[in-house]
Amino acid sequence: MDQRASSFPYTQRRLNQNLWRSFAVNARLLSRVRLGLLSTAESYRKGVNTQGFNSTRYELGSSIGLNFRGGVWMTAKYLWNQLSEEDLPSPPSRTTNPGQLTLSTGWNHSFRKPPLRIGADIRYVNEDSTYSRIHQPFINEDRLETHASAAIPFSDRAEVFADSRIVLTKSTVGSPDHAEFSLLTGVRMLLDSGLSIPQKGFVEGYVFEDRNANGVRDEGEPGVVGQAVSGPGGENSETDAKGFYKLKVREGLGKIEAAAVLPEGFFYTTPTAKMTEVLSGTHTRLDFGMAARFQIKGRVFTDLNGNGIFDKADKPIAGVKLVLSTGQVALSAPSDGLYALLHIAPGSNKIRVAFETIPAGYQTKTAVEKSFDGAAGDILHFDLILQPSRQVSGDVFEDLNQNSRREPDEPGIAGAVIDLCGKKTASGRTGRFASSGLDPGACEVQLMASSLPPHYRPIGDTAVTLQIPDGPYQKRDLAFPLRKKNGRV
Ligand SMILES: [Ca+2]
Ligand SMILES: [Ca+2]
Ligand SMILES: [Ca+2]
Repeated sequence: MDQRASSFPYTQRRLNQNLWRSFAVNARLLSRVRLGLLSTAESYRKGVNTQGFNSTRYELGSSIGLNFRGGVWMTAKYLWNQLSEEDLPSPPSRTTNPGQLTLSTGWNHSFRKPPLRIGADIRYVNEDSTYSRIHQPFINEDRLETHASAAIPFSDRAEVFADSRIVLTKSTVGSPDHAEFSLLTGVRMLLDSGLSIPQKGFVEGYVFEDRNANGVRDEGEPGVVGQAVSGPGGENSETDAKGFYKLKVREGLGKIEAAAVLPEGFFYTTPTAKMTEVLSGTHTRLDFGMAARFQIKGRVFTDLNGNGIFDKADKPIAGVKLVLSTGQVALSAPSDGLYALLHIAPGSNKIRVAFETIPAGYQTKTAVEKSFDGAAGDILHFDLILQPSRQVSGDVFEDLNQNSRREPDEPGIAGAVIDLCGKKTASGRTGRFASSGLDPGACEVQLMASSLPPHYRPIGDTAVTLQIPDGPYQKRDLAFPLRKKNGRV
């Protein structure tokens, strides 16, 4: 039971101002220090023609809180009051200066699954001995309190809670000591006005030459001077001679960006922009790495018009793989046969064609590998020209059974001359003839009857027209059957 309740009417005016500052600490055990400055001015005016008295109260207080890793916290708070009481029926004093010291320590923990917050603390409150007046916030008791609480949030703004409290009191004015136990339970709603004064923190770090291109600043990797880094509110910093920059930005989540344009021949080995959480008063480290670039570009194509360069008449070839000795690979593109190997570390290297990826029916017409020594910013060109293989072969033979096809026992006729697309070739010992490297288009093949040995004459046509395509072509079964003139006529 609260025996200090008043029943006479009065007017109360109160002005309250609390200032808090919180500092993140990067120590092994300690994570945060909180400082508070508390002040209150309060006046009580009794009603006209009623009992009671007027009074004025000023309160000043300060508080320090420490948060340790693992949810343990400690606070110390001291409140000092000046209470002036007027129109008192009986003095002993018109002005008193009660004070109150509170020492607390506790532990909090939040569980994600199931969502649950629990906490326990122990608090010692020491009040200066003073007189029990109506208009002062102290209750003239030294107290030892233990609190335990649990809360289950069921939305962003509401939770079910149970708070228990045991208080042991010792009066400072001679009243009997007593103990209290309370249990409070219910639903708590949280309303946030969204009003706050944003604090600032620092983002700092280096723009550096990432010589091994691993995205991390390793020992011996120098800073890059004069590189711009900007913050979410348009803050700007340029790196100094050591490559160091520092931005003062508002607390919260913000985007920190390095300049989009790099010196010629360099690329970024880290993201150029990063969403970064900045805490008030803290220093957040963010580095941007850049590395020298070397690149190889080229095209894989068939040089249909044979001029050694790619032009309209030529056909790009997709899916041919090019491999660097460092293991980096590129494939020629379907649309234009182009490939590019970017971000190659400068130094000696070798590019080669993966033969197994060359489409069937093609031969390489240019070098299939190249060694090089790349410097930052260089671009090496390496084209692969492929030649479709176009071959025609056939037989000149004595067609014993006259079916116009050559059977294994039918003898070949050597030395017969065949005009194959304007190139003359002769049948070999077995009667086989062949020609390769043919150009696309119509191709006349003609057996020169005058070149045949005496006593043989051709059966059927001695001339055939073939259509040679752009791509690979292979015809193996051209047949020029002959028979002996002195055989059956
Ligand atoms: Ca590195
Ligand atoms: Ca060409
Ligand atoms: Ca035959």
